[in-house]
Amino acid sequence: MKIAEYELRRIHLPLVRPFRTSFGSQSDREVLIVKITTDDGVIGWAECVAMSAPVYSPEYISGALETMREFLIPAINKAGDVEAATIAQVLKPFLGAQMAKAALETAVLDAQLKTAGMSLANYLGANKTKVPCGVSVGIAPSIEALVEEVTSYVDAGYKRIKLKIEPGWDIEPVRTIRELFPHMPLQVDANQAYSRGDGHHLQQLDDFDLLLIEQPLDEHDILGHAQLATLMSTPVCLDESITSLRSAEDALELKATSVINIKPGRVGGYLESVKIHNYCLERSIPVWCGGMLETGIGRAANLALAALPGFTLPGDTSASSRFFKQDITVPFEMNDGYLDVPNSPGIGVVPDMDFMNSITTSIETCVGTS
Ligand code: SMG
Ligand code: MG
Repeated sequence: MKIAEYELRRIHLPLVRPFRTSFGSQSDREVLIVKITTDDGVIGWAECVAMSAPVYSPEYISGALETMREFLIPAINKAGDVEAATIAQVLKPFLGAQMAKAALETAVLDAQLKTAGMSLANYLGANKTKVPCGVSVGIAPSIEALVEEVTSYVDAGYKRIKLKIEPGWDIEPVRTIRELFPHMPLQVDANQAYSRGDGHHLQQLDDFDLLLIEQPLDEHDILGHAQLATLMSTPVCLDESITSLRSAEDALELKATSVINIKPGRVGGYLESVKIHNYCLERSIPVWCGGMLETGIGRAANLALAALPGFTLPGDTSASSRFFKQDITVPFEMNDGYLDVPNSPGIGVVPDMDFMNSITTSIETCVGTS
């Protein structure tokens, strides 16, 4: 296909409650939405999961936008006739920028699959029509507030709880939630907040029958994670460290991780995500789908991925209402702890243009090949 036009749009959505992690608190989500129009007039949508600031990963919205405008889009235009499966190769000369690359590839994929009349779930190899929902719970202002928030998610039917932790907010909050919900699948995520010397402290978490501890150390500290994994009985799971199939293979081989959080934006797209999934499935390594506070556009595509057979743990695939009062698509609503996997062609959802226009802060268009 040929792309006639690209639209890069920044939108601003308030969160229903502040979301605090070890790298800061946010009360709204700025999102970069990518729209492509093919020369046949077919539209493809995608969400770039970069955040406003480079605090979760080195990518951030303004940088991703500039990378797309200055490098990635001109390269796709130069290639001329493209399909989703060729985009990664076309963009390979430009280092990093996984989130920007993923968004462009996904927009092409959406348009391509709409043309073919196939859902993303089918294309990726899904074997489920609904997926169990987990929820990620931020660092709370107090234990009481945490208990109240977690209880509301348990009552809503969530099947797995993930607690954000950091030094000073770890053993006691986890103990409290474990005592209150002895049978609830529970895991923790530190977003790199600890250092190698914290191994014995973190060992205390072994008492709470956790599914896993996610990214306790620096994203580049593969050796530190491998050492920690020998100290703890709780499985270590890498998030930020995994930016490609190659890095997943290395981390597994080095025993720095025994579970993988697959986030399509972080690894450069859904096609790379499927490669990681396939590699892990062959070796019986459990994987789960991470989240980046996506709107319905990104959430829809994540659900398609989470429906693949190797996604044996519930992901951060929560309902739209977990983060947003109003989503930009028809909201994803949980049914008995599950979300339905979209089955219409492409990612299966489109934005509500009136609402999206009302929260848009800037729009930039780039011409394609005509
Ligand atoms: O989308 O449910 C979601 C958010 C899940 O905790 C979540 N994501 O490190 O896994 C992670 C974080 C990254 C974003 S934190 C602002
Ligand atoms: Mg994480």
